[in-house]
Amino acid sequence: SATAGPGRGALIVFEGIDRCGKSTQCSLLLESLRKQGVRAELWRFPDRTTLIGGLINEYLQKQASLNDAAVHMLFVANRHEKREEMLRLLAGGTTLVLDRYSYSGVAYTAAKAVPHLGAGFCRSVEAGLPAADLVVYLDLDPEQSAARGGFGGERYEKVEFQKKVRSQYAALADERWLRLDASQPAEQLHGQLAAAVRRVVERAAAGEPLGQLWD
Ligand code: NYM
Ligand code: MG
Repeated sequence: SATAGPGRGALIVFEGIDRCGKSTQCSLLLESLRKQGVRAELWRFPDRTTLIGGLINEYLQKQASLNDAAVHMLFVANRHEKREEMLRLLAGGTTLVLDRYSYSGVAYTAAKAVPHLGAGFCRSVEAGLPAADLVVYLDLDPEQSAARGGFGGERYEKVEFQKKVRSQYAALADERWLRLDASQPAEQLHGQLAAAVRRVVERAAAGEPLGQLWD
């Protein structure tokens, strides 16, 4: 099986605008990995269960206000506080499926167009975190995501803002990202990422070193 190598687990990240189907794809992938005998965990960022994550949750639910720089730093800190645990799990052979990661941090804050919080700055503060072996980008027109039963009323869940986030993702994406058309049915989408996932899980198990942001 893919877990039998001398290596490590893979870091697989799902990204995209709100309501593009990330959580569904993450669950489908976790289930299929486990069926194949791959030890895997599903995490999401922000991790709202930590002290820092609690502040982020209050901000997103509009119970607290924070300026854009302060909340950005909280999202970043919420990843850095999980760094050692991520590295430990990966080194021990567990594949991590992440529902959002550093790429969300860059895309959402850069979409605010605050001059001192541009993409370059946002990327710089992610440095040292493990790089994804695979970024699966679920691309969807914000008009379509909004039509999927509407947004949940959290901060950022507005079509105009989501369009800006989508442009930021387009700027951030490189040729290594697996970009998929997220308007397709969930099972069909799931089928389209199986091969790429298998490849990175096998390479990680075979001992390919884990990268660092921003290799
Ligand atoms: N978000 C998420 C950010 O603005 N910066 C980040 O670094 C991360 C990880 O939080 N609208 C935003 C994107 C989402 C919101 O995520 C919460 P979710 O997956 O909708 O619960
Ligand atoms: Mg959301």
